[in-house]
Amino acid sequence: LVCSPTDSQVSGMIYRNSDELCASIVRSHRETSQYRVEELHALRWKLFNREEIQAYQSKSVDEMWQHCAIRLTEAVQYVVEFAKHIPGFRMLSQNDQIALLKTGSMEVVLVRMSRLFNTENNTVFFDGKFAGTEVFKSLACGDLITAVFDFAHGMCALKLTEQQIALFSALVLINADRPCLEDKGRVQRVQRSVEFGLTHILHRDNQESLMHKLYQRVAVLRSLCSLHMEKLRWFSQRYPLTAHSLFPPLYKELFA
Ligand code: MHQ
Repeated sequence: LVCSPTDSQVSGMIYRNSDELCASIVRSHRETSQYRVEELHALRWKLFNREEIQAYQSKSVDEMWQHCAIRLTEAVQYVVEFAKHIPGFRMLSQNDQIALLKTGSMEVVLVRMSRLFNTENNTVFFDGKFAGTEVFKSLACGDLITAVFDFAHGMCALKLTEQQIALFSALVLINADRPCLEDKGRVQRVQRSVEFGLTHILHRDNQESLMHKLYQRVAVLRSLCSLHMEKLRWFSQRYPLTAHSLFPPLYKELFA
């Protein structure tokens, strides 16, 4: 009787843990985010010129795919680092960590890409400058590029803070409904704590209505990733040698 904590002690306990959880996810996001927002803002008008765009466009399909696969893999490596520092992620089995990264890392890369996006001219920071869709022309998957740019545009419209992006990224990654999980229950517990953390900061920011909009973005992410896989299958069939020997091993391990 004397030992049971009061309601306010319990909620204090939950809130302190949630604050700590949010703080470590935000820290992890900051330390693995590749570029800081202020840095990107300063470079906002550094665009590729006509000759540089021409150079990308005259690359062969397989050359450009290889180039983008390398860039994408670099971005994925930062996401893997981010994941490792989400409280609870390391407690999952190796198998479940890989299963979550296989399905979620590309989605987090796309969420993060919205930070690198300039909505004023529809460009993304790529290879040191801002690039429009025309830069990716030789990939020969215009529909995917358009969909990815549209997604970035939609994410930017939500005007998320870095903390909100961090928590949302963690939530995208820690999803108990992913296929091939050994211990769904444990993933579910980590997912609930991240969900609680996101709810907590949205409440604090007085932006609870964002939760619904964020869940809508998750559905778009799913469709983008299946389009990416579809394009990859198309590419691997046409250029088996490039796909087999010139793609980064991590790219192959996660997506092939
Ligand atoms: C960089 C920023 C950046 C910019 C553009 C060919 C292939 C592997 C897939 C991003 C199909 C195309 C690219 C735009 C595709 C999914 C491309 C289109 C990190 C990498 C990143 C995010 C690129 C990743 C690959 C993207 C999404 O700092």
